[in-house]
Amino acid sequence: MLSSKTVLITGASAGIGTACAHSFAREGARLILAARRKDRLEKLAAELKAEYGTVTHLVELDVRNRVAVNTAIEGLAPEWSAIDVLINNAGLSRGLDKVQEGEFLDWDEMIDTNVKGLLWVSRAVLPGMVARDLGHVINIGSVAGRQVYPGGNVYCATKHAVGAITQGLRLDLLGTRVKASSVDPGLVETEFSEVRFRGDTERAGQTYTNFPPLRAADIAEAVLFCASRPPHVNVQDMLIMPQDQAAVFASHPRGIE
Ligand code: NDP
Ligand code: 8X3
Repeated sequence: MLSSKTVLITGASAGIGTACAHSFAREGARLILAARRKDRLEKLAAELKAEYGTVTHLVELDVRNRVAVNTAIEGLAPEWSAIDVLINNAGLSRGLDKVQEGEFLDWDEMIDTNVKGLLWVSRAVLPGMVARDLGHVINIGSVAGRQVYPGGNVYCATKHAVGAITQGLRLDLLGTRVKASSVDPGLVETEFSEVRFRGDTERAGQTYTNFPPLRAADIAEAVLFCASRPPHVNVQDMLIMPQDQAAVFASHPRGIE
């Protein structure tokens, strides 16, 4: 079903984005891989080519830059411009400060990336999908888009916004054959916490020691499931948690065996 489909993955240079690239490559998709770290994309593209024979197009892109997003999408060569699946995955958190102590730059970065960046990319890609009456936008939300935890304030707000955008998108796309889905993970072990704590690997590592976290591949498989349903089926959203995480800050301290 995904063989020869064109799939754009934002934030493909790490974590869930990289795992999605592997899952979709395995199914024979052609991949547009976007992120700021081009060297990582090149390494990934070489791996995908060697493992699955995947054809890739690499885009060095900061999703916060609306002009760069438009230029990248409008500038796609004809063989890449008909995007079948858009995976809006690029995102990050910064800090765990209380609102009354929050850093303005952290707030800007989270809102500009997780909300506005997702909107810029969607706005650039959707007209083509609507014109072709075919496509699928899969947004990576979070359990943080359904619940709020202490210090999560602005990050949680951005993920609540992603949930609202996905719902709004479905209403706006009604009557077309373009689908919109949200895949909302709980704790996944990626570079996410290292980014949140600005390279403090010790603090970041502690995030994943209380119980077995999800793996990026677990989420990629869920994204793949959404993208491979028949035309009359849309998975509107999926909430995927580690077995030992009942809610965003209710977990069982099983430890890691
Ligand atoms: P990683 O830090 O491992 O990966 C984040 C990816 O986003 C990187 O490829 C990074 O690429 C990209 N990115 C960040 N900022 C930008 C930007 N301005 N422009 C383009 N790309 C950008 O984290 P995850 O894989 O965990 O995160 C992926 C998504 O999953 C995020 O939206 C996150 O909020 C969400 N999520 C994560 C969970 C977790 O526990 N890990 C749980 C729930 C949701 P580069 O730096 O090269 O630009
Ligand atoms: C990331 C999951 O719980 O760290 O979206 O906010 S959490």
